[in-house]
Amino acid sequence: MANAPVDSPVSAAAGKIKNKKLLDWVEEVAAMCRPDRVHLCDGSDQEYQLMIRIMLQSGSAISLNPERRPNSIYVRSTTVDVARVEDRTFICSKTQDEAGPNNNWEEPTRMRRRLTELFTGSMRGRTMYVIPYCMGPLGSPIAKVGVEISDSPYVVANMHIMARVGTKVLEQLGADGDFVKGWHSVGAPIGPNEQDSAWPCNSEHKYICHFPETREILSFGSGYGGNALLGKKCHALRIASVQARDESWLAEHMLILKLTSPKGEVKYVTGAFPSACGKTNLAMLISTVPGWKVETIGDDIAWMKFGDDGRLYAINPEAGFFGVAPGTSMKSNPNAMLTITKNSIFTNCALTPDGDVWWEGMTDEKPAELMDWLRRQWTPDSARLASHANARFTTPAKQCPVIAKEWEDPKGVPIDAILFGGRRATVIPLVIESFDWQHGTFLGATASSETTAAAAGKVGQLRRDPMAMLPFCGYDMGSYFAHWLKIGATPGAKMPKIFVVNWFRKDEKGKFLWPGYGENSRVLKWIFERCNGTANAVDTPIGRLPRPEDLDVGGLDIPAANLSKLLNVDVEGWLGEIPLIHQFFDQFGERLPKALRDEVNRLEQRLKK
Ligand code: SAT
Ligand code: MN
Repeated sequence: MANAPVDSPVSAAAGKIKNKKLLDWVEEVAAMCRPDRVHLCDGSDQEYQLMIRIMLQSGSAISLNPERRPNSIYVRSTTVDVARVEDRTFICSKTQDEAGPNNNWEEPTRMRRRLTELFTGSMRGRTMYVIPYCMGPLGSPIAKVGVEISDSPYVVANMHIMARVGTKVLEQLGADGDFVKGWHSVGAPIGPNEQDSAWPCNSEHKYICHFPETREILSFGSGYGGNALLGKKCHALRIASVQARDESWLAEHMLILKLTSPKGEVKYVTGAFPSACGKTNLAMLISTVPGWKVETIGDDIAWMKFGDDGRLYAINPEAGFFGVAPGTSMKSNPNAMLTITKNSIFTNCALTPDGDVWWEGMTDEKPAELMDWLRRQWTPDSARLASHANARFTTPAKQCPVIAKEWEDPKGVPIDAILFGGRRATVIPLVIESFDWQHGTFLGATASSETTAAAAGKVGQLRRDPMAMLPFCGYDMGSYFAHWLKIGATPGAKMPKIFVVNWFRKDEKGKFLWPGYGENSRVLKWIFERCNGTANAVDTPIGRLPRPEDLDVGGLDIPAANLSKLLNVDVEGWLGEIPLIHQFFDQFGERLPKALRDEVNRLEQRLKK
């Protein structure tokens, strides 16, 4: 700390930092943002409790009834800060081509200038927290270290749950270890004699910026979720996808589950689904097929690297779940409900008179009265939702009753199958097995889904969301597809099988054809047996499909007509997709791998045969 005066806010924290790059950076950020205090996070429980106390005192949080929900808090944001802001998210690579048509781009020097203006003095009146975190189990060869600097105690508390944080990470970083820099400010300095607001953020300016070349994230103006918990989407997906490209591995928006057969045989499955499409539910599913068991490794992100045996090994870089609350119930996901019984943070849910949380879909019967997420009295007659559609729980993964014993294995788990899914009311059948890796990459690259409340914007609109990575790929998606193909062509690689699933198919009247939730185990069972070569499938123009008799629907009350619709190839519908796929691919120009164009043409030929 050559330049900081001994009594500067930074000096005490600086004394504990041995890493030169970190030391210089902490000094730089403090000099720019001008916080009143600097706090180096140690990751202890006392520190977590301190964050909670600070939030309780400032009115940011309310303690939930300790008899109903021990050590848990309730937080409400404001209407301008409720979800990821994709139109304010930027990839500032050197050239616009590198960011690709899938990202907002700004020239890095210009964006830095803009951000420097915004960050200057942005932490006045606040504490600047330095949060060393590790994405992945400490010591794992797949894990990566980052440091988030934030002026939000809410972010610190959430990061405690979502990642491994504190002194042990600093130790792992050592004197010259490298890390991803994450600058975060809510952008709401507190002037002298001014009171802090309950949810500080900047209603005018929001920027979620990524500098892939320097492995940096600068996030300004929002305190919510993926905008502010920088280890998650910003680091573990946008920056990591670039690192993965450079280092020949995969950083994906995927759950990881462990599937055990009645004979005790195990397969590991990852699944890419867009935000709020049921990844958490699938990862914690309770099988309705007797003897089959699902256990959880992760519910949102998978980092996969080749092991010496040529298989892809996956770790969950996170330590907690940041799950969508509405719709979660003892019926839809009892394991999530049991995970969140304690030590959890609830954001934008509704509050019950006895100091517990509630959200739409939690119970069949709505409570007689509530305080809604905007602090208004609410009764079932109120013509509005009590919780926000993107209300969330933050909860430690280790509390999940079905967390797999190997969920923190530093070497990861070997993946047998990769699923791509989304919300599609029409065309896409219940399940498709790809012919091979290239065809599977094509199916992932052309996946589409109806939009959800996880991002600001219209809900229910169909958009292409390749590999569920559209908002999370830190570089041009044409090159990302090429990277997938390259990974699959690695000499000696034993690649997982690739499948498409769609739980959301509807009939003409808009009713779901498939019951979903625990019944999805029937599809998982077929996938497991396809990996073993013991289940039947038929080749169709779109891929390999089970016939109705190939799926175990024993004990399931489903009309035969539904099942045949779910497993039918809608030739007209698929032919209708062909020009749309070409159109979608056109935007990637030269960077689109030719193999994917070949796949569209082959699909068309097969459909027209
Ligand atoms: O990005 S968030 O972590 O806020 C939630 C999501 O989109 O999955
Ligand atoms: Mn997600």
